[in-house]
Amino acid sequence: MIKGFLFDLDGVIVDTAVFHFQAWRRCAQKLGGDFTEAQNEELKGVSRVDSLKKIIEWTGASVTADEFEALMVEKNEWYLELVQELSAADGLPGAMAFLQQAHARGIKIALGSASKNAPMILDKMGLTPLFDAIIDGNNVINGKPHPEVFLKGAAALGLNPEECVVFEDSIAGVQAAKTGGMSCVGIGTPETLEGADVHFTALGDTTPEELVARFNV
Ligand code: B16
Ligand code: MG
Repeated sequence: MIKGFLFDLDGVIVDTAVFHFQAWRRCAQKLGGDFTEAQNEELKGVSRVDSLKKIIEWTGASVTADEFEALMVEKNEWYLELVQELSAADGLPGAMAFLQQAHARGIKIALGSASKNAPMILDKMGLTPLFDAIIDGNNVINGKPHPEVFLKGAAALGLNPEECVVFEDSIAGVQAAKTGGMSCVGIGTPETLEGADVHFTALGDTTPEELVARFNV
């Protein structure tokens, strides 16, 4: 029986993924390099510290521990500037309605995001009251693809993993969901999100009813 939905934030509910990409590119350029949109797929859902490690590897730069810390702070400042004006109007297609329908249907809702900024983003979008639990980058030790964020989300809802559906736009997040024993809806293509049980371009392309019926079979 499906009783809970566990949502990733960036790229599922709101398109902050594009702002992470812009801020990380600025970091890469500061290090004398750059990276492609295809490489950016590898950063989606990945924690701030692990993302910077990858970018340093791609650029081939050598960075001291102090410089590493300074870059982490700087990236976040750039990201915060970009999301300053974010509001309910920035929800991805159908996301707000989907969350409201799930809530009205009595489905328990948790956030499972790698982002330490997730609570602030949910507040800006006016979505916090729809969530029964919020697990984010501040509450986990192991980042995606480790399933910790979703296992903690299910536990916070008082549910077993098999009673939950995860919504993810990143390959790291899909792997986390499947390792954790949850059903997984990929927001993206089967090519980039291999392993998800079903794929949609956006939450607006399906309904909570359709998914509950599908996964309850
Ligand atoms: P922060 P999600 C993830 O959020 C992003 O996809 C990823 O690009 C970012 O590096 C990570 O959060 C950490 O974010 O720097 O704000 O703590 O997709 O898991 O909701
Ligand atoms: Mg995401």
